Amino acid sequence: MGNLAGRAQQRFEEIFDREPEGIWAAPGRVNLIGEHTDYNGGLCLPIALPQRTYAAAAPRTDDIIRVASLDFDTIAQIDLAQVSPGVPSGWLGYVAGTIWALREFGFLVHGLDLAITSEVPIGAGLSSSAALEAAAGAAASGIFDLGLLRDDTARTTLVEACRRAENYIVEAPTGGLDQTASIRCQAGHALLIDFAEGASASPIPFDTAGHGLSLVVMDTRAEHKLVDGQYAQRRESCEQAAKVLGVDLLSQLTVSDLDWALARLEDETTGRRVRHVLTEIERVRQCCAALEVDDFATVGELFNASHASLRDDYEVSCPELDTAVEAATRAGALGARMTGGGFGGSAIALAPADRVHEITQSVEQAFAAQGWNTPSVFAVQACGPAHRVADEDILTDGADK
Ligand code: GAF
Repeated sequence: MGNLAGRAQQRFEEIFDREPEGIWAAPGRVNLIGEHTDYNGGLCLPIALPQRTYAAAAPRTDDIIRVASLDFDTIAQIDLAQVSPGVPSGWLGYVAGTIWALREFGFLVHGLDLAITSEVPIGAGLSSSAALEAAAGAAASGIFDLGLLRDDTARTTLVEACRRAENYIVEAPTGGLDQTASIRCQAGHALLIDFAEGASASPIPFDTAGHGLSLVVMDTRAEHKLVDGQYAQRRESCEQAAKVLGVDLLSQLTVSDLDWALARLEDETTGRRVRHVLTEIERVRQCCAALEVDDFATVGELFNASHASLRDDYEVSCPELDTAVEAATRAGALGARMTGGGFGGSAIALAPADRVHEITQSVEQAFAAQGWNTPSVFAVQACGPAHRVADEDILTDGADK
């Protein structure tokens, strides 16, 4: 993997011919359970990944955002005054949009030079976009002394800026799960986020290794996108259903209202969408209760039930995700499910640590049998959130070029 912080620093010096003021890092995420619930005001339970995006940065005296991406080998720039819905397009929108949003929120920010690199795979449903926003926002906060990494309340403001960039500038109608995970998760813990309560969040201990278990990510390499119409359609049908049912958000109902709700919804498909949302919120509650007593068998069953609901009721899975989940379960996982928005991307499996090899083989064989790209299968732990990289952790000697 090399030392990405060191690489970002070296590249910054080569491109901009000066030293960066610091390096900031922000992680990708997997959501353990609670999918497509955030924009319904429901519960989610993500962890932050060890894979991070790194941004080396220094201030400018003008309002230009200039970004060197090591991964795409490009340099792009835009004046903050030009940032608007859809502009700039592509990955620069996440970076410039976040800095623009901080200014919109009333913070005194100017232009920045940034060199960015990432080990969060792009299009894998592991929140590479949120990691990019969070790394850029954390860098701007550090450089302009905004204090947005200081405590959880300040971090919530940074989450909102990243979310505004994604919803308003990138025009992806996402719900806040990914940014909250990247900026507010804690190492060794999952984060129970309640989107009904202004995104209040409580850390829940999540120590797989201590229980002889592994959380395995299966990146199917079937690319997923949030800016195409499917995600927006799901969100819209939930909003329509809420209107018919006389609530602002579906999370104001519970599973005990399900029969009542289904009887009022004429459209069968909309009924299934609502059933997913209400049962999924309940599964998050049950998952937290199971984690509290180290009942990982129940956590696995809840993963399986969540996947079935996303596949059959919410219809956001795809053959690659279903195959990964089935192959992992066959090879001894306690449970498995797609994670993130769906339509491609990654699945996760909770498994005894000594089954990881079999699971990897089983998933790879199932994909080979279909003639699909080889999936990338790896174990992860719950890691810490966006932060400034300590000087002693930036190793430029021997950093990959
Ligand atoms: C994507 C979105 F960005 C999140 O807001 C969330 O809705 C998720 O899909 C589904 O749970 O990651």
